[in-house]
Amino acid sequence: SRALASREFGMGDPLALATAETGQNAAILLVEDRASAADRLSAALGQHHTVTVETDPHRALVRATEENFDLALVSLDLADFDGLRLCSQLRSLDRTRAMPVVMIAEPHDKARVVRGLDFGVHDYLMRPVDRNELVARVRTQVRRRRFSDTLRGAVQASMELAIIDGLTGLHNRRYLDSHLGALFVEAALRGRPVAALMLDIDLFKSINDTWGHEAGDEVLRAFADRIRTHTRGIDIVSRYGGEEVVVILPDVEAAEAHAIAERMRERVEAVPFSIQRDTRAISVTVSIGVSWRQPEDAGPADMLKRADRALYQAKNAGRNRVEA
Ligand code: GH3
Ligand code: MG
Ligand code: MG
Ligand code: MG
Repeated sequence: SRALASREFGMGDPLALATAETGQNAAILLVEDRASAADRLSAALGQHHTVTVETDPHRALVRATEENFDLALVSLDLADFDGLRLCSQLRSLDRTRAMPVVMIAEPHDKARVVRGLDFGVHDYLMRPVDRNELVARVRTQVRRRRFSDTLRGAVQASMELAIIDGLTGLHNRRYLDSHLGALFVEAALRGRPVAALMLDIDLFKSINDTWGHEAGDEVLRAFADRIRTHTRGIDIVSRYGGEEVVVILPDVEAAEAHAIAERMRERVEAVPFSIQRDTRAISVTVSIGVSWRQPEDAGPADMLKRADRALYQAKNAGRNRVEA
């Protein structure tokens, strides 16, 4: 999630990146069993790309799944193998499906070329292969492949950003709001417990005032990490507000929830938080309100309201406490 936060700022505009893509320096797998043809094609492509020649189509398939090629150039007229079959295999295997495939065919072989295009082969070249055309078609396919890779990464990153808090890497409040309802209903139907912890760092404003806002951010990140490491995978840990974290504990009874909260409180207090700019570590305490699902609750908001009230009591009672 730390990597995610940096991707948020380092990603740039994917469209601009794609336009800047030159389509060069690609790893190309050339499947061609006649040495003279292989030499000519390699020489033409070798200026811009790394070309690997494979004469055996069976080995070519294995290498395509095991190595990372940007494109495969496949001769349709191999000595004792149907090159079209190799193209079809490359198009259907999970591991190679995204890799562009370009066929090389004799002009009389148009019917097989059309069949190849039908099952998704990206492009073709007719013999005798024109050098410039070869270079241009390969470049186009490499650029398209890289463009969709960039887009896919950008889409994934933006989907993650929609549910994950950029500073702490915890889930955000929107994620909590959209998942807690279903979780709560499910627990009610099965008669299972659900507990909620509402954590709020004590006097965080004075940490900012004393150490600076950036140090405050660092403390917040480290605090979030420390809380997260003391939760299970099925718990929802979300940044609920500025320095407030809500933890939802499915299948956890009231007494156990209280014990978990107490351990979290101790672990925050026990080890002061170190920051980059200063050798001194910052002592932090946290107050925690605990609540759990009651049969009469209309929804999770009722449970969260009780956690909030308990948190308020913990603050009033002098902070660095757990209240229920
Ligand atoms: P207490 O909760 O114990 O009553 O005192 P507090 O000082 O923590 O309470 P309050 O809610 O008044 O202040 C919270 C502060 O947290 C104010 C705000 O500037 C700071 N804060 C909120 N979000 C961030 C953040 O992302 N980074 C930093 N550095 N500070 C934040
Ligand atoms: Mg407050
Ligand atoms: Mg606070
Ligand atoms: Mg607060």
